[in-house]
Amino acid sequence: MHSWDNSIVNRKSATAEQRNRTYIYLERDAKTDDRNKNYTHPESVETEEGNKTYTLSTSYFNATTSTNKEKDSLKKCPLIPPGLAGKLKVDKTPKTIEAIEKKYEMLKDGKFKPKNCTARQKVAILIPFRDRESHLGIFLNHMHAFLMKQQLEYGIYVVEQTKGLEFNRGFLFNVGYKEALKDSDYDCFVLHDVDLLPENDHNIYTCPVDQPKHLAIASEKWQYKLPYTSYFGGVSALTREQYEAINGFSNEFFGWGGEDDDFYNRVAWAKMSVYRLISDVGRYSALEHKPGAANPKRNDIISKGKERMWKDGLNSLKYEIIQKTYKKLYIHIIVKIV
Ligand code: BGN
Repeated sequence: MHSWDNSIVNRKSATAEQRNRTYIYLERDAKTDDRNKNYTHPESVETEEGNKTYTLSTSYFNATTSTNKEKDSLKKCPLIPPGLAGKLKVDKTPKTIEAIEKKYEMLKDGKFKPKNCTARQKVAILIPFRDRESHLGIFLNHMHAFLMKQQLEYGIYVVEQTKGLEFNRGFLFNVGYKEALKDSDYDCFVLHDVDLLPENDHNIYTCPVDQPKHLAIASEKWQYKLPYTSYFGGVSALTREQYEAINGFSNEFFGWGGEDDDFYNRVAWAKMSVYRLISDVGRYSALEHKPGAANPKRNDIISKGKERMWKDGLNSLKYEIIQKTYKKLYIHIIVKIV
């Protein structure tokens, strides 16, 4: 567990005391970070113990308002999409890609936008992938209906790593991020495991502009509980500004484990905290699979995370695209790590 565990606060339920504690942690951490040497939060107040504390305001994060920039005569889609059902049925039976394609005739090139209104955000769903064909069918079948109902403009990017090196989840997210931005000016990136299916459509796949969001907070995999306080894996969402502010993921985690913890640490080091859904909305069904081989170096890499943050990530990413295909249901990227 990390010393800044408390920086994760479910803002809906946090007490004022918890919130203040959060920012004391972040401020303390910021002091040891060179980038923040001369940083003083504009609203900070000295406490009796000499700590600085402050309450959250959106201006603090200096986030730009994300709007769909398209020059469109259509009205913006409503803030709360009409016709959401809340709890959903999750169909885990395998489906062929052909069957799903028939069901979703309105899709083209792995992308969708609502017909009668302009979506509030353009969202890229990024899926790191290898050898999970049956999961992908189940996922796509569930997700397209889910996302369409939320009136989002979105594209689904399945980023597959070539055979050879151990699976590198963080690297594949970075590639997905870069490649999605070559297609469109996405506002929001949802980082999604292929084996998780949202169970409640009030779980809206957009990005709050003031802080990253953790969505998979109650997964069937963990008996619908958060496995530990600083857990940030499964499904999370960041704006472009937030993803850039932390230099994306580390590219160095090969094999299972740790990349999501390191990513969480980056969020804390960039002095952001994480917004969490309430537990009956952030529920996910999980598909079963054999666990991948754990990365024996993960603890070591995490412990050097802070010094690596600005030399290992989006700014050091090197890859070779073997294939980028715009299929009906998704954009399929095959990538080699170089
Ligand atoms: C943690 C893993 C995460 C993983 C969760 C849930 C590590 C780092 C060593 C402290 N972290 O233990 O990557 O998402 O379990 O499976 O292994």
